[in-house]
Amino acid sequence: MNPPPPSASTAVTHIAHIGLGANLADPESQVRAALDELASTSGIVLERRSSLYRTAPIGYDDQPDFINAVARVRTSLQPQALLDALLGIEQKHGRVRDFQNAPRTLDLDVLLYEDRLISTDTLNVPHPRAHLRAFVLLPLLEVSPDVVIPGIGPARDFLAQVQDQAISRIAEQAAG
Ligand code: PH2
Ligand code: MG
Ligand code: MG
Repeated sequence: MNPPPPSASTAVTHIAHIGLGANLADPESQVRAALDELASTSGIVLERRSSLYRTAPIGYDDQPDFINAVARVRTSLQPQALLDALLGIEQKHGRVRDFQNAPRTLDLDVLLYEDRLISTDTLNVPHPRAHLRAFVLLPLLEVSPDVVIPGIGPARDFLAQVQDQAISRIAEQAAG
């Protein structure tokens, strides 16, 4: 007889941090919907979601402000499978890849996967620029105040270096 399938609580064991960003087609709705879709993805349990932040574009300036957030998840998916799930959600939101740093309806990045260092053709974890960007650090520290970026250092140690980047937290919507 086959053994019973593992319950979600035993199967879902890896902690990962996901960065969310959008700056087209009602970006606030895109990010809120993506958080809900992450939460309902098989193999992913959403542990904590940050506030939403309005942030000035970095890298390519001539585009609208972004809405950014970070989610801390528990997942049974290995890193590449997690990335594939994220790309599937991006596609549902009509993501088009025109050029690097182009405006987008939704961008989902694996920022951290446990404390692992991963470098493949498709995946670089930790995200190489996570510690240089206020739009990553502030929401990341909101969900995981003591988080360490492997190979880099405690995330909070890099806050001072991003102080000149424009970012403002969006107040929660009132319930009801
Ligand atoms: N993402 C980028 C490039 N620049 N700027 C902001 N403010 N927010 C982003 O999510 C963002 C960016 C590449 O993924
Ligand atoms: Mg990105
Ligand atoms: Mg991306």
